Amino acid sequence: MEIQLWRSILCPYELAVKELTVKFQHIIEEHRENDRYSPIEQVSGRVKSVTSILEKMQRKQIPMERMEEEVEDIAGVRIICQFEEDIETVAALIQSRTDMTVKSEKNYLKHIKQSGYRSYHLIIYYTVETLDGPKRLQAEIQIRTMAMNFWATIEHSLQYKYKGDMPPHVTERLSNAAEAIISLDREMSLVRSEIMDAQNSSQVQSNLVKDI
Ligand code: 0O2
Repeated sequence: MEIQLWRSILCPYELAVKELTVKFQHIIEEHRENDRYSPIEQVSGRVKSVTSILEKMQRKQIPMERMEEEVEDIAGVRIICQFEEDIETVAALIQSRTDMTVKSEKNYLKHIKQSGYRSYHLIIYYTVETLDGPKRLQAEIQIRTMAMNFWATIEHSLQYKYKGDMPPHVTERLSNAAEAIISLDREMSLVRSEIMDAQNSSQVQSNLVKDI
């Protein structure tokens, strides 16, 4: 396919990624403005490369005319949270929005991948305005903690480096690292509970002072 044709196909996806990133970034800002804790720590996005789209179509035997329906992650947004509990909050927030419709969800927190990968994935329908009118497209939103992201980023670059032929000792180390990440997230959740308890008791004390 010609470069120009790819450009015109991917153009609405570029817009969707930009808009979605701005919207999630704005949620962070709204929380800060209101002195509230934001369940979203960072947001990033990307449009899948043509090479990567073609590779996926070949691997999954997707014909060209089914590409936009079946390659669900042409537009991808990644949301990073501090704590595992925040993931559910963010997923609920997305489900409650009127500008995004959830098509499907994959919970790799409950069903950890063989590799050790953990994340919460949502496929959403989202409409962008183009010169030809509104276009409803799909986007994949990945929600994960900072610790999960650390692991996934390194594992992803190793997958790339070894091109699907990772030596067993590296796979084993990554598997051990994935276990360590689970413990780390659990410990950090306990730290979060401590912070919340401390905040609640200081709130109670200040309310008591007000009452007196
Ligand atoms: P990118 O853009 O480089 O991140 P697929 O897994 O692609 O055959 P499906 O059903 O779309 O098919 O998969 P899934 O698992 O819902 O989502 C795929 C994306 O999740 C991947 O995108 C990764 O970003 C992430 N992911 C899934 N499994 C792993 C894993 O084992 N390790 C890491 N590091 N990331 C994973 P792509 O396609 O890699 O593209």
